[in-house]
Amino acid sequence: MSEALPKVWVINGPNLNLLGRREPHIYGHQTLADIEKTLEDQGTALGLQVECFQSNHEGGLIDILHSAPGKAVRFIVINAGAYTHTSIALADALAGIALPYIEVHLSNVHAREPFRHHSYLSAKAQAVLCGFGSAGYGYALDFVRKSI
Ligand code: CA2
Repeated sequence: MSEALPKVWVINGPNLNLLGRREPHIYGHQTLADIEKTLEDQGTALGLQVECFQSNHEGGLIDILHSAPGKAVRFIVINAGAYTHTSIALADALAGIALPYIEVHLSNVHAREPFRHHSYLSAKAQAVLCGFGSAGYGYALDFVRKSI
């Protein structure tokens, strides 16, 4: 029997389903479906099983995170969108499942409004990437491949 590939979940939060349709000067021209397909293909090339999720709801994101340990997920890559800056509940969920995670943002949040400068997720993240556009997710997967 062949061994299962290490499973990595890529989780996107609120409004990221709008990618490619509005504000391309900030978030780029690719849709979320484009980005997810690229990441799944990159995962295949790296020997990772990449699975992608998106929710506009804080509780929905928390439910997804809670299900990860039972699905043998090894690593999480998360762009929590604006919940990054507001959600202690999401930070608690990530701490609660105790899986390593990388926080990704398309834009350089530190070059934007002050309310985007603080993240509730960064303190316990393995790494934080911002400002690389959609390439940031790919860099995160490269790092995951090297670290598991
Ligand atoms: O830069 C990022 O990836 C963010 O996580 C994106 C969030 C924002 O609240 C964070 O501060 C930084 C917003 C995602 C909204 O995405 C849209 C995409 C297209 C059109 C409108 C919104």
